[in-house]
Formats: sequence, C-alpha cells, structure tokens
Amino acid sequence: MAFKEHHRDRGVRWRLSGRLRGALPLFIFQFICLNQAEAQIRYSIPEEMKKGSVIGNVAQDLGLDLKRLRSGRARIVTGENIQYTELKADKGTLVVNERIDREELCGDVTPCSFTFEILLEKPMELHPVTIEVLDVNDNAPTFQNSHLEFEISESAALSSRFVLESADDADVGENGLQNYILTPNDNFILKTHVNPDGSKYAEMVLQKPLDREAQPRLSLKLIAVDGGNPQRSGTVNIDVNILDANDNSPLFNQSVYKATVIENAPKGTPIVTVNASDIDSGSNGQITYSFSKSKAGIADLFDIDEATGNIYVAKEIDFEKDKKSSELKLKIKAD
Ligand SMILES: [Ca+2]
Ligand SMILES: [Ca+2]
Ligand SMILES: [Ca+2]
Ligand SMILES: [Ca+2]
Repeated sequence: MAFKEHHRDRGVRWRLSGRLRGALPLFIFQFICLNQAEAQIRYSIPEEMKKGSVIGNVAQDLGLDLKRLRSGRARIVTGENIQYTELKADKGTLVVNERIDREELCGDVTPCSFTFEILLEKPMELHPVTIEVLDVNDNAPTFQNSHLEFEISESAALSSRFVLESADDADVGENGLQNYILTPNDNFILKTHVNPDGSKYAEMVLQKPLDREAQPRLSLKLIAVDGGNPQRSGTVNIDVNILDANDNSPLFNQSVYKATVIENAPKGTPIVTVNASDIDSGSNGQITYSFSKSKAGIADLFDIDEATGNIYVAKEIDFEKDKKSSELKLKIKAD
C-alpha cells in the first residue's frame, strides 16, 4: 500500500532580502527560474515491507508507457539510499529491493524520506522520486536492565522519591514511549516526568510508610508502554529491600515472673529466667537484660545474666533483714 503525491514543478521563486532593509531602499531580488518540465513523484510506504513489494507504478505516475521506459533505458541514478529500491522497467513499477528499517535510516528524525532520480535517455529526462518511510510500531520500549534493586529504610519520610530507570523505544510519535505503569502496591505511587528533550522518566514516591517487620521486601514491576496499535511494552522488575529502623521495643513474654527462694540460699542459686523478644533485626533486635535501680537496694541481692535473662542469688538473703524477701519486686529492663 503506497500513497502517491504527484505534481509538476513549473518554477521556483526566490526571494532574498538583506540587512539593508529599513535604512536603505528595500532591495528585493526576485528570480524566476523556469525549469524544464519535470515530474516529481512522492510515495509514502511503511517501513519493513517485504523485498519485491510494489512501491508505486512509476510509468503510470509519470505518464509514460512501457515502451518509452524500455527505449529510454529507464533506471535509477544518483541519489541517496538507492539500494532500497529497484525499477522494474518491464512492468513500470518501483519495488522494494532491500529491507527499509526506518529506525536505521532516520533514527529520531521525522518525517523520514530519501530521494533519488529516474533517468531516461533519448531524449534525456530526469525525474526525482522521494520515498517517505512511515513508522511502524516494530519496537517495544526496552529497559537496559531487567532488574532494579532499591534498599530503603523503613523510616524513609513520606514523599521520598526514587528515580527509576528510563525505557527507550526506537519508534517515533505515537509508536514511541508514551507512559510508565507501576504494579499496584500500598506504599508507592508513580510520577512520570518529561525531560527537556521530550523523553520521559518515572519515579516512585512513597505515600504510605514502609514497615520492615510487616513486609521486609517488595517486588514491583515497572511497565513502559508505547502508543502504537497493537501496543507494545517493556518491563523491569523492581525489588525493594526494606532496611530496618529501631522502631520496636523489646517485649517480655510475661508481664510478671514469680519465683521463690529460700533464705540463706547459696550465692549462684538460679531463681528464674526472664525472656523478652524484639522484632527489629540485627543489633536493633538484640536484647540485654538488667535490673532497673530500686530504692530498697533489692536488686543488689540478685544478679542477672545480661544475655540469657537468668537470675541468680548474688548475696546471702536474710529473711528478717530483707523482710519482704518472700515477695521481692524487681524491675527488669531489656534493651
Ligand atoms: Ca524498523
Ligand atoms: Ca518503527
Ligand atoms: Ca514502539
Ligand atoms: Ca524495625
């Protein structure tokens, strides 16, 4: 399928004006150049057509019959990218000779076209032909990496931003990159921004606090989509490792421990073991046990193993002197 635009250039009008305009009489040079009548043909074809696909019927569009093409030894001469097309003089058609990849030919430049000339001899005729190559959505947006990894503290402030990798789509216009989508999740929303050069990038914005204890790792996907039909997309996996903050206190597994000890029990007699746990990780979750200071000095009678929470007799206990010793109240700290 090719679109044709066919017109005859009768002349070219030039208009030149110099810096003298205003101060001196206006100088306008006008040239009328009358060319020898020549037909210029313009075809529009999609890229990536198969070799042999017909671009257009040159004979018809130039108003020449096949005999004239043959007698004039019609052929493609001088021009850019002449390898892409072939003139079938026997049929009067211009066909695709080599795969035309718009991306390779023009990159980001639009519109994309190339021009060459068809020469006929006896008498000599030269007909410029311009082929406009239309973009096809044959490239998906792609990320350089298949995987992104973030380490974010659970104490990160709301509205913290994390710039994500951009995707590239070699196609142009609607077929190029249009948007990014982040898989639904509770913590992050996606904001898309446009660079001064028109390219787009996205960032994740924290909208709900992270909680390492509830979810230590998030697996998200960033999808880049183009606007072609059918639409193409590219995906990058995002792993968010949530770093611990010391946001939990140790908790004892009992609020009260009760134990009895006989008067005169020897030093080192085990009494009870207390136990606390802390759901933070690493050093934030490590527990050491100690007694809080007591006015009565009761804590002096006992020792606590700061690592295990085992409580021992530290001094001889005198029932009469330490009259409340049958019901000692010790406050135990863990941190
Ligand atoms: Ca292509
Ligand atoms: Ca393309
Ligand atoms: Ca595309
Ligand atoms: Ca924590």
